Amino acid sequence: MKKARAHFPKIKAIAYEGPKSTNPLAFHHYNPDEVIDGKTQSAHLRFSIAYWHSFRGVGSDPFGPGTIVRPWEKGTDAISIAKTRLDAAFEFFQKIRAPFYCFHDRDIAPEGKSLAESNRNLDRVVAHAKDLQKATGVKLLWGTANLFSNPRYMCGASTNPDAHVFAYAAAQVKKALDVTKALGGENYVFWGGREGYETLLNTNLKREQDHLATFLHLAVDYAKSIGFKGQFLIEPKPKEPTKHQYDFDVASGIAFLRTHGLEKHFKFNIETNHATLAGHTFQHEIEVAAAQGLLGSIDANAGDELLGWDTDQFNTNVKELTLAMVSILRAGGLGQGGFNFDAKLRRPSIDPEDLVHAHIGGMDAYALAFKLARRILAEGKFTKFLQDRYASYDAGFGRDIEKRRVGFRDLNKLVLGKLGEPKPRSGKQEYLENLLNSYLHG
Ligand code: XLS
Ligand code: NI
Ligand code: NI
Repeated sequence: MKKARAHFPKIKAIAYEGPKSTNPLAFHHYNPDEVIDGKTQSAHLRFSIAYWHSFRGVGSDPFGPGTIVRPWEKGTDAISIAKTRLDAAFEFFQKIRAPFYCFHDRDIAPEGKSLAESNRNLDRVVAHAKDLQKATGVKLLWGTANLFSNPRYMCGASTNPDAHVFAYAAAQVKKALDVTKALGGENYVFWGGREGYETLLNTNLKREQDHLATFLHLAVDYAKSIGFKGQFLIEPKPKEPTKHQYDFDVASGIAFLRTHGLEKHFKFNIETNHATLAGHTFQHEIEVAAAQGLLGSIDANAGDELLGWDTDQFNTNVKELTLAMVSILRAGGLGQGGFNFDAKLRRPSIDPEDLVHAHIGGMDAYALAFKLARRILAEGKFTKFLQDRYASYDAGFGRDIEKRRVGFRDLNKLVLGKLGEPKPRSGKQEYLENLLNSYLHG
């Protein structure tokens, strides 16, 4: 890719130099080619770059315009700019050693004056993306449609009170599924940014939720009709931009999927910052999804403890990620999902090199967490602790409870008879916290 090399001239392909290296432009924990259990680290971690942040984000916020100017963003023809931007992006994907990327339809190609024109734009840019994928081996982790930026979606897409907007959104997602399939996308994501409400004064909540379910059923039907084999994912978020989103968190997402008979077709794409906005930890959301076999993929980022919105920062919190990784590995991994860096640079981080530092930090933190979690699970101390803590359910009347072989009368008889008063046992939280720290700082 001779031409592409021009966009990040100062950056060489990032190499693994080990934890002792002081080179900030090297990996210290992420060693993509290292084989662990018959698979490379790169294949275990399936890192992905989020096109919208890393190649469309300019650092704008509600108080001011963008600050980030990229040298490749020049020219007057929107399609050729979009193609050059893709060249820059694929050069970056290769240099940062990311095997995947993700996009919204409107990230990669400009929206036209009509849906037909938008579709034509998309086709032209997607053809280029296909060539770049082929030339570099970088693959599409997931595609999605932007159903939240255009003013037509101000009151929602599939939950819009106007059926015309529902129809438009359906047509847009139809095309997004076509291009995701054409590019070999392994998943397709629904994030309902405006599928919620600002006030119940103007909202028929039940009808809107039913419409959302209908929309998802139509997507499943269409995907089947074109032979799209990717996994559908729902990405819960409690709020922002709407005051209240219908897929608030994983638990309400599960209830929604089950209520509407969608649970066989969807899994969850869990985003760290969305988890914390919903008042949960990242690990909590992973455990809730995994408990139902619905863990699909991860949007890897972090919020700010002091700010109440989706700040989408790169996550360098090894403790949080180690806990998350323990839960993910215990659940058997992410399958065809991956870790997508749905994270953006801070507004003053304006150098192309900052994009590199940001992803090195995120990848290294995840790779380190992956290794620590593997050690924690291999040594089995936490696993053993949990087994012991619930051991009373492994035999006797405990087992009968789990098997639903006893009723209140039987248990009443037992307690009044030989069982008597239970003997309290310590939960040992502080011991366990120290044990965790011994891995993090050992
Ligand atoms: C926004 C979401 C969005 C989705 C894709 O908060 O995280 O970026 O991941 O539409
Ligand atoms: Ni996201
Ligand atoms: Ni988000």
